Amino acid sequence: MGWEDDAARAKRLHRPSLKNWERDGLVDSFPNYASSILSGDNCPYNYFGIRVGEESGNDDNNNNYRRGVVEELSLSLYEARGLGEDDIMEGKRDGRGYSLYHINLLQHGHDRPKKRRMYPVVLDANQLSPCKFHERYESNRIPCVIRGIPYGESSFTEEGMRSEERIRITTNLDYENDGEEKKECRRDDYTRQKLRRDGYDDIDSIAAAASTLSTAEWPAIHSWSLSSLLSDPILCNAKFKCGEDDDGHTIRMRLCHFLEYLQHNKDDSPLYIFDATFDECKRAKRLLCDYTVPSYFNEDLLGLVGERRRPPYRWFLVGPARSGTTIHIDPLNTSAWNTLIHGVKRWVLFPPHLPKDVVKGRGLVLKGEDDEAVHYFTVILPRIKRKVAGLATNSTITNPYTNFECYEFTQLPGDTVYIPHGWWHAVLNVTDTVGITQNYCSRRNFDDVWCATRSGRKKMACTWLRKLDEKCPDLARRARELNSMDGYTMWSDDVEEQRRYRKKKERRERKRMKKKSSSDGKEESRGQQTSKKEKWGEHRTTKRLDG
Ligand SMILES: O=C(O)CCC(=O)C(=O)O
Repeated sequence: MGWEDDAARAKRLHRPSLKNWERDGLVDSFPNYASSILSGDNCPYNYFGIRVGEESGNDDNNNNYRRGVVEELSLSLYEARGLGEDDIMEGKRDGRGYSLYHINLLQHGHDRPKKRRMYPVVLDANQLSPCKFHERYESNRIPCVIRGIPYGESSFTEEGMRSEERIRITTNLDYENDGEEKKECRRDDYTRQKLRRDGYDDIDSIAAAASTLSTAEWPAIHSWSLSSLLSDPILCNAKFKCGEDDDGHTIRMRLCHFLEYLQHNKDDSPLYIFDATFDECKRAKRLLCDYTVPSYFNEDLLGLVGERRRPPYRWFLVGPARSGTTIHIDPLNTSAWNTLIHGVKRWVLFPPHLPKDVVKGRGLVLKGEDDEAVHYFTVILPRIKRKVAGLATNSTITNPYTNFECYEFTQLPGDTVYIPHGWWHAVLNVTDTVGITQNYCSRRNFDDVWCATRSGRKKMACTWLRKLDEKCPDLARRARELNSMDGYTMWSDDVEEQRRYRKKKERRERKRMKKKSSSDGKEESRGQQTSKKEKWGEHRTTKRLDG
């Protein structure tokens, strides 16, 4: 079977109701959008400020930018590029340009906002210690682009390692010793207070004391180019998930076929390899050796439940231009990092306080219109921004768009995006891309992950708590404290809940058997049974209203 047959089958299963994948002719119109993103006139991080009204043509109106943006934006850009403020004021450009930023800065002058606001930032791995990242950005849920990780992340010398280790040990002991008093803490404040007490205030001096050395670059830099992937005889024959059928069954394609499809397809919103089980496949497993979990994200508390029981948490991504991920929040309140090795991706982020209806553009999507990532970025998002721009900025009446913020930026090869838990995000592959993403729970998001897991994955949460008792007793105590603050009864202690669960399971089983007996012998198999892991997170919508 050739790639065309393979792709046709995958597409048929993935979206059975969709008869014409080329309906909107995006293969012809998309290059205009892509070149506006890729051109030097479009600063990669220019939307790292609140910017509304782009479509209304009144860019020079002060109301389109809110105070505070300038400060963080300027820090981000010149921190990241080593530019001085003077360079920026003169409007010099590096290869990627920063014209919009320049306008912002001029509009607001130099008056610095009193309070440091939490705008996304661009950082350089060579100047960012893990402690600084944890304390300044992760604890405050500030999205970041960290540049340069796969080229050889900075790492601490042994001396530095020991300093870091000391902090960690203190943290553990401290968690263990201060049981009662924490009950009064509000959840949001808890982590911050904790870190302060643990001596994280002194993080800069520790980081400064630790000289840096470069760790090895990721082999992925070379082995994940499209040509290297295509010429790898083993990997090329591995099958990767590129969709799901209507029953949630995984659809897979051989990588060689998918890469042919990637190069030749004309689909508006192409299939996308988004595979969480490559580590279980003999041929694909070696991808694990091609990258290292960045030191900023090496705490992995959900790993305590074991590889087999934990929800899926790492995905290998190969996306043709125009494919992408529609707007969503990551499951179980986990945070994520996403490193791009090849190609260019466009991102939009919305902070957690915004309602789902606003970020999805409910009421702004017309009947029959598609809501895939490519449509979201090119049609729906501009409408959302127009809508916000049209609302009176001085209105005192609150509406769903009150405190609207959105941040758009472009991820380039070598950039790692950190997405704090609860942040809405959508991603569009502007060119063909290859990357890797992992979700995780650390001490910084533990409270929120715990609360989501105890009710979303009741049985797994019991195992997790047992493991936390063994390995991180301070966190086990924290979990119980959260339970008692919220009056939450764990599944293992709730007899009534267990009875309901057994009944539900029996009902499901009966339904499954009935379905099986009615379809036996009639239909060809529609792909493999979805593994438990794959049910964790839904990354793409698959609905389209036309036929
Ligand atoms: O790279 C992408 O397509 C986005 C991945 C993503 O949004 C996620 O893993 O949650």
